Amino acid sequence: MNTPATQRTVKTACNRDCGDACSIVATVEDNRITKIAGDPDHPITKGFLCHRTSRFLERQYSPDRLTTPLVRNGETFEPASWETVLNRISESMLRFREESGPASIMHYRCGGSMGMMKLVTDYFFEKFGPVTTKTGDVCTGAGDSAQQLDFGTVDSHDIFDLLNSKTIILWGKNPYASQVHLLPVLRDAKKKGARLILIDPVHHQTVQLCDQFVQPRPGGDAALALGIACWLFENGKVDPSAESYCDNVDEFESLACSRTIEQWADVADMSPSQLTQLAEAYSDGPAAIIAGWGMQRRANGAATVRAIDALAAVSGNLGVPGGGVSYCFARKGAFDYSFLQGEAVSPRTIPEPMFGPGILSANDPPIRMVWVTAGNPVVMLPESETVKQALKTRDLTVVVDSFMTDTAQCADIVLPTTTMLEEDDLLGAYGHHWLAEMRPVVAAPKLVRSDYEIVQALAPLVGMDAEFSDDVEAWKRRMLSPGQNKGASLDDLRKGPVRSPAGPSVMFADRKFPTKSGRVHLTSDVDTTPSSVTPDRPLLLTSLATSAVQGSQWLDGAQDDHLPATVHPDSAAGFNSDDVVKLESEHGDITVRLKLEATQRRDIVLVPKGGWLNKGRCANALIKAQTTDAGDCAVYYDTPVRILPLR
Ligand SMILES: Nc1nc2c(c(=O)[nH]1)N[C@H]1C(S)=C(S)[C@@H](COP(=O)(O)OP(=O)(O)OC[C@H]3O[C@@H](n4cnc5c(=O)[nH]c(N)nc54)[C@H](O)[C@@H]3O)O[C@H]1N2
Ligand SMILES: Nc1nc2c(c(=O)[nH]1)N[C@H]1C(S)=C(S)[C@@H](COP(=O)(O)OP(=O)(O)OC[C@H]3O[C@@H](n4cnc5c(=O)[nH]c(N)nc54)[C@H](O)[C@@H]3O)O[C@H]1N2
Ligand SMILES: [Mo]
Repeated sequence: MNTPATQRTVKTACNRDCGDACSIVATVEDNRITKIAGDPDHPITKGFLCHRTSRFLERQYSPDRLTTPLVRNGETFEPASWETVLNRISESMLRFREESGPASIMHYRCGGSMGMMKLVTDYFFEKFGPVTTKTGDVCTGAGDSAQQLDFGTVDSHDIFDLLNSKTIILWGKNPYASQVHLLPVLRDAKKKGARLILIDPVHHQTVQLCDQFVQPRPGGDAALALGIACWLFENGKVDPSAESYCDNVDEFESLACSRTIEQWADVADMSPSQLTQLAEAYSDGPAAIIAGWGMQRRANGAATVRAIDALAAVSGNLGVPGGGVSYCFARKGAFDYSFLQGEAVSPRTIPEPMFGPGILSANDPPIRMVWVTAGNPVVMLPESETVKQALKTRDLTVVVDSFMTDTAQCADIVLPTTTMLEEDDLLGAYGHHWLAEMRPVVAAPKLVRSDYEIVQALAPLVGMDAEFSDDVEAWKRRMLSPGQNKGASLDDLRKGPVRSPAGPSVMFADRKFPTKSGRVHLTSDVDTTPSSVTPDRPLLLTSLATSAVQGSQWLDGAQDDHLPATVHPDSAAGFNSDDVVKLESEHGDITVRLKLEATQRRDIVLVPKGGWLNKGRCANALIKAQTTDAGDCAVYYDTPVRILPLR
């Protein structure tokens, strides 16, 4: 084959907020990236990319990309030089710190990039302040806090350990949309004879892969888990040695048996025979639970995950190959980032879901400046209009992004940043144990800077040159120092795929748990109340990840129509598919295009997450800011709404 002289390939990795953290092979011709593909040599990526990232070049070369710093002038923005904007920012930062203390500045970062170098930018603000930061996590906070409490840590069985399972429960998970590289493993497990079960209130593509599908009431999972546990206790299927590694077995048994199977099934809106069937399948182990993140974005999210953890424990599925309850992989586990102290030293924190109202109500000192990076909080956090108001009413709002998002629209200064194909960084994954290095495939446009380059340029202006003079390579080596001599140094990563030496194959194989007592801390008190609607508003707004978009990062033209809203035909009496209607909550309304599907529950309306506010497609305009029972996760899916005619 004839290869043009100027063609080269570069290996990098996908830093987007997804469990897969794929290894990418990019082809560059004349300094332009012409192709990106999945790395065929990577055990998880297996040579293919998901729908959204395979089309990333459309974003890379989009005419909408930001290529110069922008400064607000009334309702519009004007280009400015880096010197001008950095001088203005540094003067403001020094003045706010001097006049009001560092808590008057808030640094907010979300999931735009999973790169480890982003922690170094957090460190910049910690060193300068420490400043006000967020607590919790709108994505996984409730489940994280549940597993910390129950097991003392959050990590998962090796993804290929699923090949040892006889039964696999996908407990609220749609890998076709959100984690496509889990699919080959699930298919292989199935070929080896595993039984696949999906528990999800929403009917979606993953149903076709599974042997069994149940569609419980939204938020009915705690009751369902306790019902299954009740059946295990009543039928002598509980691990007889559970007492030797679990605290509170008796209390948990009392809780599980405080209602009958029929009663638990009723709370979960299932038939008793469906629940019994599930229990029988689960007791035919080893049985793995893959706990999705959706069910913990509800008022009782932490309690729900705790009930599932306890079920896994008493069934004897902890510490055995093919078992476990895998929620998140410890993506930072292989790295040393002890330079960052985080929440422990923040002078003030705001729970992430309360970002909007939290900023508005903060006083002593008020928040005068907000720095937003790798996040689009107006679109992605609850109460979009409140978030917008909070950002627009500060003395200075700085947003770092590569596109003019709804959030950037609220800024006083917008700083243009690198895309993932221009980034220099390190990655762990939250869906498997492999590590990767990101290398810039091409140089960024002239006036575009990475988050690290931005804080590097700011550092001398605020008297912090020393800490941030190191180049990225030095930070990479420092963060990977635990992997030295363990096959996971930076040099090792440059040779090929590296599995984290810290990643367990089977979690808790010795049945020792890093809790205070060294044992599993079974829950004995669970709020099993499912999500509820009201007589006026009979549908729960369910805004989920879809394959076409990453968070709020759409491709050009993908938001031209109204947001699609899928409901059961009985829940939209008098309307037809394609009708344009209003979806209204207590908090606001948006215009949507109906899609009728008889496979859905009657108490749900399904919309894609991430629609932009300025396109009228933002689910979070309807959702109230509220935290889950623990872990400061957002309550995204408990908002009752109704369908109304347009006029
Ligand atoms: N294409 C694409 N992929 C993505 C993302 C994206 O935006 N686009 N986002 C990324 C991010 S940020 C994350 S956190 C993950 C998304 O991770 P998740 O939010 O876990 O996404 P899903 O796999 O869709 O799984 C959520 C499932 O939980 C179900 N669910 C909701 N409520 C309940 C409940 O009460 N009980 C039960 N049993 N199930 C429930 C939903 O119906 C849905 O099918 O995906 C990542 N991957
Ligand atoms: N209604 C509803 N809301 C939700 C969810 C839901 O299910 N329903 N899901 C929630 C979940 S799971 C999550 S994780 C959050 C995600 O919330 P966000 O992380 O805020 O969502 P993204 O759209 O991925 O926003 C990332 C922004 O970062 C930018 N970006 C990408 N790379 C970089 C970089 O290297 N540097 C900088 N400075 N910017 C970069 C992108 O252009 C994009 O505008 O949303 C939550 N919001
Ligand atoms: Mo997320």
